[in-house]
Amino acid sequence: MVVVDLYGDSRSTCTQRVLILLEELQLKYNLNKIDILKNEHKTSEFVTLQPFGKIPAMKYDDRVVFESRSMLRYISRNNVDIKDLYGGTDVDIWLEAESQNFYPPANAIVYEKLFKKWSGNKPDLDIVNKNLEELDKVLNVYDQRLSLVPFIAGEEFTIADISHIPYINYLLKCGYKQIFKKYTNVYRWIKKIIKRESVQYVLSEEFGKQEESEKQEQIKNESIKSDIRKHNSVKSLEKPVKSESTEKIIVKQNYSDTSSSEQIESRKNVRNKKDKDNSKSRNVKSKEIHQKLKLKL
Ligand SMILES: N[C@@H](CCC(=O)N[C@@H](CS)C(=O)NCC(=O)O)C(=O)O
Repeated sequence: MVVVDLYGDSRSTCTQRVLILLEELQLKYNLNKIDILKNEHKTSEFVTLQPFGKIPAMKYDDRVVFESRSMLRYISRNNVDIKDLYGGTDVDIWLEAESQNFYPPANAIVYEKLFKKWSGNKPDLDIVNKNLEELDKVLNVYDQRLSLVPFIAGEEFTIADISHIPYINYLLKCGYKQIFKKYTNVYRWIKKIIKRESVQYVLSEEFGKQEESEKQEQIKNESIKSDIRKHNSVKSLEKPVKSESTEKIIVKQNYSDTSSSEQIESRKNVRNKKDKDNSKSRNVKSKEIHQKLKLKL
């Protein structure tokens, strides 16, 4: 089974888009945190994966893929045997509609109302209002579409639905439930897609906490290993230090939680164990998360 190395930040909408798909397919993946607030996406090492210095990017087997919507297409196309979320032309149309029509006003509003707040700045309400009007026009079209089909690309849930979710979530967090509620079919669609287990899991604050505790565990392991290494090198000072491959050095500099092949292995093991535990307790956890989420739909 393929293991995906995703590089991103679970707070970023573009990363969330990919995370939801990975969770939906229950694929194994490592989330290598690129802290957007610390500008880690601008390091020369990260730019070797994503030349524009934006998150996310991923290694899927030997292939590096960036651009979140292309990542959705790539992952789903390669996993239609698990679940066909790739679909056909209608999926392409509505993925494009999301990127060209829904995303621009949604992003402008969320940027002003949420992202600026996170960095201690005030929103420009003229920009917000102008884009709310634009979004309203887009949702009017969506409502007509969704009066014909249950999901945006047709009868089934697909990556076209997934692509909308992160901004819908942040718009709800900004308090714009009413703009969706105005459109019955849009609102019905949103309730259906946002309540999916994979979506609840990725959008929950619990997910971020879990990521953080995993990182702490890695740091702890790293320090134990470093103590063992120090101890060994004192025992045999003349022993040559094993050289690491260039790739590992890049990983080490950039993502401090994967400092050697053993640690990468250990991370996979942690994830494997977590995956097993997750699948056992997922239903219970999903219910708990659902209760904690402030998305009152
Ligand atoms: N079209 C790209 C956009 C990537 C993007 O803009 N990512 C944001 C986070 S959602 C980012 O890295 N922003 C920081 C920056 O542009 O410097 C994609 O979908 O992957």
